[in-house]
Amino acid sequence: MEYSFREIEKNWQRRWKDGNTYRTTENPAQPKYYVLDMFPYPSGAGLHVGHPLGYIASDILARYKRHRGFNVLHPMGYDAFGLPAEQYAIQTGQHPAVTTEQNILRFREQLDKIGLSYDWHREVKTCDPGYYKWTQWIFLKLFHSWYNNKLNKTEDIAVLTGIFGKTGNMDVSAACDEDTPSFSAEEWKSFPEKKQQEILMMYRIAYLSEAFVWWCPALGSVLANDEVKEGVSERGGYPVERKKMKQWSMRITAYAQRLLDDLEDIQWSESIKEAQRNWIGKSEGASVKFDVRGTEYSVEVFTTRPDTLFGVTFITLAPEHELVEKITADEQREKVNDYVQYAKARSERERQSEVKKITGAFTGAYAKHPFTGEEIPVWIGEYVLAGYGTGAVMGVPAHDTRDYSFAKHFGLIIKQVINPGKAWDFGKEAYEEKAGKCLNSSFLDGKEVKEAITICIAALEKQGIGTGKVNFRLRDAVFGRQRYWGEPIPIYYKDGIPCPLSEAELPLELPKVDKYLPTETGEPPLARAKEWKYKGQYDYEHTTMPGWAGSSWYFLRYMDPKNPDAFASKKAAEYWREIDFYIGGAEHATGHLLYVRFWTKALYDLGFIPVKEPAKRLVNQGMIQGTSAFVYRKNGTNTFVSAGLRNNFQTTPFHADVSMVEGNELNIEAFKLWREDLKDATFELENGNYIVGNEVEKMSKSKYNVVSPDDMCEKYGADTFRMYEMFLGPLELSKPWNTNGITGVHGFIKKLWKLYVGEASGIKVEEEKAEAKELKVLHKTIKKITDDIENLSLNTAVSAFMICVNELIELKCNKRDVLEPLLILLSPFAPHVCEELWEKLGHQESITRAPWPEFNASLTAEDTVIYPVQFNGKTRFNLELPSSVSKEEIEKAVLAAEHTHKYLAGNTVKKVIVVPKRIVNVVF
Ligand code: ANZ
Repeated sequence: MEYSFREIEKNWQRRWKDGNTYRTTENPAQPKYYVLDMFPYPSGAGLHVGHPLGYIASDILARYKRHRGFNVLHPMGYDAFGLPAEQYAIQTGQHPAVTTEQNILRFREQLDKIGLSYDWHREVKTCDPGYYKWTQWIFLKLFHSWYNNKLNKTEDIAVLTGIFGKTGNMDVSAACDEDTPSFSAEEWKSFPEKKQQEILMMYRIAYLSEAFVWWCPALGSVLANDEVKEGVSERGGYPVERKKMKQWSMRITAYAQRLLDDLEDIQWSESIKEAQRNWIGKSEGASVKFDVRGTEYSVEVFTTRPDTLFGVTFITLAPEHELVEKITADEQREKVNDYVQYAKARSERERQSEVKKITGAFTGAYAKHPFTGEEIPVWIGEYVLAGYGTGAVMGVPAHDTRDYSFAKHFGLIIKQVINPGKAWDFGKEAYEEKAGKCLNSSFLDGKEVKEAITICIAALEKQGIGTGKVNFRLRDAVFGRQRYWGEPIPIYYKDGIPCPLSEAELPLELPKVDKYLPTETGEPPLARAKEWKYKGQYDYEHTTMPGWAGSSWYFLRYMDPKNPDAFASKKAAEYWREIDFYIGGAEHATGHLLYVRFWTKALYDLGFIPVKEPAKRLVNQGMIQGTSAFVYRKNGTNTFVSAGLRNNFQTTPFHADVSMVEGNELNIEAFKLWREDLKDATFELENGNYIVGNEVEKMSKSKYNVVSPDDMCEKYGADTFRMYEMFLGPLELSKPWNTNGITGVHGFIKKLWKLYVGEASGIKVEEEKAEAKELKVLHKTIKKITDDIENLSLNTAVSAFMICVNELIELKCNKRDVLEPLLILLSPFAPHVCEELWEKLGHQESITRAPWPEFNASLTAEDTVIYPVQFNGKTRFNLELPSSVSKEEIEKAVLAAEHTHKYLAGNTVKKVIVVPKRIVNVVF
């Protein structure tokens, strides 16, 4: 009986679906395990073989955990809002919902073919109003919340207004806007409603403010920091610029310290943790105030080295700094304006790169050194970023390389600060001259930098010149997009005040629009819906939520996906808690994975969920690259030369579609039919074949190297495809796809099949008890596969199966005792064939929940032989040795044995007679 994988796989996929095999319900009597894949954006291109790598790995784990008795939650869904569907809508007028639905169907079809054990009853789509109702609900909760720094906790805004009414905000320690004014309870009560609302906005976790944002003119939208890579938009690579706009934001910075600290408690890869630490970018130092001469203003700088204060010879502001306009002297105004214009158009990366030419402009203003009273010039320079620290630095050219270059370039004073102690470089001269006023040399001399900084901060604070300050690189997250295809923000405007919808009014559904473009006046597309107004009269907010909104909580919705009354019932949230195992691409390190941690903490603080972190364990699968195929056209001709001949000619390589290549040979007929201009092409062959060149590149349509999982499943079957994906190499590494290798894995499954099934007669398994050597092969494999799955070393598990099957074939073993447990071990990897054989072995129930085989160490122990050891024919002691050792090794072991020395009594050994498996005689 043949292994006919097409029928087998179709049949089982249907039976799993009809029988609800993977449906999961809460069962308090059973331990839970939550395995989650980062859900995909359903793009029009469908899946290529790189996408399922993570899905297959997590599916193996999910299936394994089911065998181990866990109640496994393993769902899938779609991150369905996003730009490509909207761009397509702009071009074609097709509603993005339609395109998205088509793409989802295609994804689903592809996923089904791979035999993934998802509970599809729990599918979520972020663009469903039933889903985004709850995204909007969370937004409202965050709008109605503030961050209490004293308790380190998100709290209801009503708590804050309560405090304001009693004691004003003097004693409040909260995450709030820098320019939040101070007021007493009386003042608070006397403020008109509008003013009160403006003040509360400075505290809300979801808030509206005027802020610098990345504006991408080509995309017509604001982008978040993590959507800007190397100074251009991540999607499309368009230029971006800094622009001040009124924007909804999320106060993620309130959580910075917790986002750092809690990394210690989760089992995530060190590289992701490090990426998050860098992104959060904690730095400790001080802020110091410099008064600007002849004005009421002062410049506040952030420095990590307050101990270098005496070396300050100038101050540099970011060109966008709000003081620039106010303090610039008339005679410098033109120069300064020109410079500001110039800097605006430059990306952050360009501005900070080391090799760039030094640029800047003098404002004509001077500030006063807080200790020495000296006048120091105030400059503007693009190397100072507006969005970091205070957007201003104190220039210490003798101790900071960027300041040094700046001072050199513009001929500014460089004041050497002599190191009075060891590593500390506070200016001795300056210090001796001036410091008596504030600092005493005896306790700074010889201090390490760290300690000196602490002392200096104390001195600054005492004098009221500055304060110690912890600064985070992390910025609040922009939350509005000037786009159509996203969740509407549940806010309307009444008399200029942004008002939240009530929960009962959710979902606020996307209105229909005639076009998906901004209005003529540059308003976002939602402004086209003229009739779309709250209570028929108030404008709704016209921006929509960013892509990360729906994905920041989706793991919770899977717990109770259809619940109309809550994002998830308390019961479900308390049972499933958090993700036990999360897998996805490393590109989400500082975007999605920070946002989801942030929302989880906020929801936890507010008492809606029982966990502070979304995922206990996180793994990033590597990328699968494509192996591109190249053909070589002789320049100026339509003749192609085979790869081995190409150096004999002037040729130009170009990509050939990998579907036209078998082994490394080009299918010339298919190639000629590929494009009109190739139909008359001629070829120069090697040994009768056209050999293509190869190169490993990103898998992409434009490189014609995309291999689709559907083709692989059709040709070799899903079981082979699944195992081959794992066999390619360690899960977390990137590796190239190579279709050639897949036949080896296919051959393995065929061999396995033959262990169970005879030529004509069907199943051939015997009921006889298995022998020790057969059980040994089995138990070695149980141990190896169990360890490998636990460690996610899935490639070595595949090799272990191959070894196991070869050994069983060699032993001609077809005993049920061995072959049945082997199926359970293999079923997470190759579920279809295992189900089929399991049924053939007489089981009526699916293999899915069959208990995992118990490893029995005693069955894998090496066989041993007990050797009586004789000395000149007299037996003196026994020695136990593995039965597999050679004659030479036995002799060595006997001579090295502890008692041998005693019985030889100083004599030299003449001969050692070894009778393998029987006896040893030492003759002297
Ligand atoms: C004086 C000084 C002397 C500094 C010295 C460093 C060394 P991190 O560690 O990244 O936080 N800085 C502050 N704000 C800046 C901005 N908006 N754009 C560019 N540079 C800025 O770096 C903090 C240091 O970077 C600060 O400490 C400041 O330079 C600079 F020997 O102040 B330092």
